[in-house]
Amino acid sequence: LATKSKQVLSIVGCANGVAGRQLGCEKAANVLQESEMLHRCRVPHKWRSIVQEAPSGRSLGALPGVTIVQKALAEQTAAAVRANEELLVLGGDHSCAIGTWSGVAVAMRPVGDVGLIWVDAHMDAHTPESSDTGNIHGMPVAHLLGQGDKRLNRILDRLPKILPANLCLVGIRSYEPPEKELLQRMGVKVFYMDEVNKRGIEDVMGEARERVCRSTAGFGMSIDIDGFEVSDAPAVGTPEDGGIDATAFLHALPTLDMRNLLATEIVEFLPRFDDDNRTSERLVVNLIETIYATKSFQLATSRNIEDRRRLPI
Ligand code: EXY
Ligand code: MN
Ligand code: MN
Ligand code: MN
Repeated sequence: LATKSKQVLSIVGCANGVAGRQLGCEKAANVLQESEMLHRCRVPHKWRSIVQEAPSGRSLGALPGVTIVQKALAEQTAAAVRANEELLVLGGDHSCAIGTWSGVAVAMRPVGDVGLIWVDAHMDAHTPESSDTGNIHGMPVAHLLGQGDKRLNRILDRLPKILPANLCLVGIRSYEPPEKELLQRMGVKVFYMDEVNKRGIEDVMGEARERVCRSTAGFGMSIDIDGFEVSDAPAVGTPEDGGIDATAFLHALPTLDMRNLLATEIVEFLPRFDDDNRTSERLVVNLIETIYATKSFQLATSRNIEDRRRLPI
């Protein structure tokens, strides 16, 4: 069975932080590699590699360094997908999404397009021209859609990595007008936080998963932990009030069909801001455990090919 080689979760760390508002996310991959909570996680896992940050400036001055690091990350994620590994990327600031999904998309291209659910407080849809801060962690969505700077949107391949119809943003509550205009113009579906509050996260994630899987060969999840309530994920550099309840999100995950999940990415964890109970570290580990326990359970209990195409939610 094709699932056999996927039993051990392959983790790629990305020790990048210069593209964030505050430095510190570059420490997260090493902290998680040493984490007792992650050691005890019931999902069997091994670390494939940790991509190291290149020396670089800040704000837009980080662009040449970010390009080098994200190309190295893309080579790692492409290799993992081609080797049929179960893939998790642990950031790092959210600029690592450029590398993660460039690699996944290029490796999947012979099979089909990749869908992506983007969980975040922010749209991350700036280009270098539209951004006031110049912080590249606020730009990965635009670059994956083929916009912005050519050094970042042509990693491994000139084609856009994610098509607008195959992308959904969830939990959004902080953005600038040019980001909203870009996503509206391109036709990207955004589930704002007020919609999450009205419908519940389970309903919204179910619709998001259905949308990103309509015409794709599989989907990914890019989870920026600042998408959650600040009390559930305090260790972030750009906190925004009124986020997704982490417990409700963890309960929603097993209701989603995860069998065609290609990769997950968890980003923006800034270890020095974590509290004594290590709330954010615990959330990261809970997310990993819930996502991959769900996926392996669903794969193990699928009885036939038809089940794999359409799981009753
Ligand atoms: N929109 C703001 C900016 O562009 O600077 C904040 C971006 C924060 C991005 C975080 C990682 O999701
Ligand atoms: Mn983000
Ligand atoms: Mn964010
Ligand atoms: Mn809560």
